[in-house]
Amino acid sequence: MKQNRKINELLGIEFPIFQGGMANIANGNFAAAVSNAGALGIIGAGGMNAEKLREEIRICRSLTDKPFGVNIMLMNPEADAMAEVVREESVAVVTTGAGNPGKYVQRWKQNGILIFPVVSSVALARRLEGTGVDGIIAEGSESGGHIGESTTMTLVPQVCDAVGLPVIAAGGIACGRQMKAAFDLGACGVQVGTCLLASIECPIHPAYKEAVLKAGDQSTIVTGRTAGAPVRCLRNPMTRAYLKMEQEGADRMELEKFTLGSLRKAVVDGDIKNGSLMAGQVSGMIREIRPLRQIFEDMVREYEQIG
Ligand code: TUI
Repeated sequence: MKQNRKINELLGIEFPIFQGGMANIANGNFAAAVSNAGALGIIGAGGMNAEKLREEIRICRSLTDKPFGVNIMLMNPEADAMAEVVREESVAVVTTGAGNPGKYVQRWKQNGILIFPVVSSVALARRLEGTGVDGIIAEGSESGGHIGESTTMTLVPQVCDAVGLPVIAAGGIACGRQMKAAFDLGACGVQVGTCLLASIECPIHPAYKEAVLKAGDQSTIVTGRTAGAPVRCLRNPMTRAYLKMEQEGADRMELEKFTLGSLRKAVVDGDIKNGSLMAGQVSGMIREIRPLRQIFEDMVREYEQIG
């Protein structure tokens, strides 16, 4: 994989594949499993507090010698404290989501942390390039969870044209053909989340995995657009209840609390009716539960066969 040599070398990983943040799912154990399978494992700090994050970093470090990262969801009330924890614990890579991490960049850089913010717009990508981040993850609205407006097909080439940094494409990527398309758009790596929900190692309830396997191309829906907090998940009675709350004018904080609380219901209890089953539009093409290593190998093999 000639094109990717740079990103693989920069990060010390076998495949040019990042794991997405996956709040409330990607603990230290899962991130270590992803890194041990050859991609970049990432602890999703979204649903944690700062001390829980520290614990998960230490668990991850005890389970892998490979590099791993932490995703800080910037809407988390403890984001400031988490920014300190990743610095104190000398995490190799930080990705961020749902906001502008500009105020943390200088301190992280001083500590040698590689910084890859997730953006959903060219404007933020440009602004962050000026702060000295190491790369940009351009995430399209095909993704599961919190999303922006632009699709991967439109966002990735525009971000690639706007910045001189390595760009990782995210959103709508689960197989080698999509990986090839992302590289053709100018990306030098991909970030995946939904296809990892259907891995043997993923610590979500089996009913959540089953729901991803059963999903078709039209199975996801975006809640929270009117509140300015769009989140993509599998359609179920919860998404219907959410859309009703939204129509009735519930405020953003109320809706966010509802979302995170219901994500836990899905992940831990397997409540596929009342839970928030965050998943991307690629759910429709995921047909079997595989080991992480096989998911990455299948993707790269298909990519290489296309040539
Ligand atoms: O962050 C994500 N995906 C997520 S976070 C999450 S947890 C959650 N909890 C409660 C409510 C909602 C979600 C589940 N999935 N992806 C990265 C991402 N970042 N997507 C879009 C953005 C984004 C949006 C606006 C990044 C920056 C941004 O900038 C605003 C600004 O300040 O310019």
